[in-house]
Amino acid sequence: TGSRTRWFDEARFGMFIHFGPYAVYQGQYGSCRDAEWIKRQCNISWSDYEAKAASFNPASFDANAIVQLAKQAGQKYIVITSKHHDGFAMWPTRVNRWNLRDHAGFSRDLLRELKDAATANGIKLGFYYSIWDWHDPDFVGNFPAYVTKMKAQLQELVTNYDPALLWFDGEWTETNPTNPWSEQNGEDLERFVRTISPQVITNNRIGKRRLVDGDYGTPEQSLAGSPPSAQLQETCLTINNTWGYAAWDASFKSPTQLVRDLATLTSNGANLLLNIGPTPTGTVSAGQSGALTGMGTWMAVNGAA
Ligand code: JFZ
Repeated sequence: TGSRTRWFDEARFGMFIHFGPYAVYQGQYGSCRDAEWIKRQCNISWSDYEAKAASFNPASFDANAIVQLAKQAGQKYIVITSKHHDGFAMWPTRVNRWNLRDHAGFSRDLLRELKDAATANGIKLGFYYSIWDWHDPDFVGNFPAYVTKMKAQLQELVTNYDPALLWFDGEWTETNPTNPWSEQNGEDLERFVRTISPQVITNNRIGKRRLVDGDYGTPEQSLAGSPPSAQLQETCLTINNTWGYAAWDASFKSPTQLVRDLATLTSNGANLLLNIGPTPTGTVSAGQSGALTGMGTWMAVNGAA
């Protein structure tokens, strides 16, 4: 693999963070349960969701503590949701007001804090960015206009935070049969991204998950990895069963299981991107932090540097 992707190839283990206003529901809406898909899966109206998002106040988000948690677990990079399918931007975007500062009145910039803490600790920071956007009517009504705004947001992210990686999502048609995202859209976006950031690494969901799309493949919740040499790979896994925070989801994998999964994946040539979903105040639940500190303890005792 080329020098641009070398750090990723060697990193093996990263932290995924799913954090957004969906966390405020804590996984429950009436009797309906979901996490980051709760808006759609539980048929929540935009007025309800927007009101909840306005109350989003992650005052206890501690970028340094999260970076330390990642570091001691042996993770070399962090990928946080900058915008999930709900379209809510976690940074103060100028493209719209549907963001943590303008809509929720939260003055801190969590992506800035995470970037600074990561850089200070030798950890790379990347951003998840959903192509599929439930909130912007242009996604369905005027797709070219939507793509222009998407590029403007990506330009902001690259200019302001210089991410090492962009993790695209929402390009598929399985749960979105009318998704207009095409191979051509992917190729155009890849050219755009390469222009604004020569070094950034992208996953294959920037396009249609062909071998030629992006820098690496993303088999989800699968331990298989790929035939060696075909493509760089990264599998994302949850510690419990949900990506976003769900108070009821207490079935945490043990550190032993997670170390085994990491070994299986790395021996199959895939990185592991292991997810945490912070609580609405921004803290990491004991179940998730315990799993990561447990992995760190195992590595310290048994791992090679
Ligand atoms: C997506 C998101 O819908 C989900 O909320 C989460 O962010 C996850 C990491 O990514 O879900 C997917 C994406 C791709 C597949 C399945 C679920 N896939 O390739 O089968």
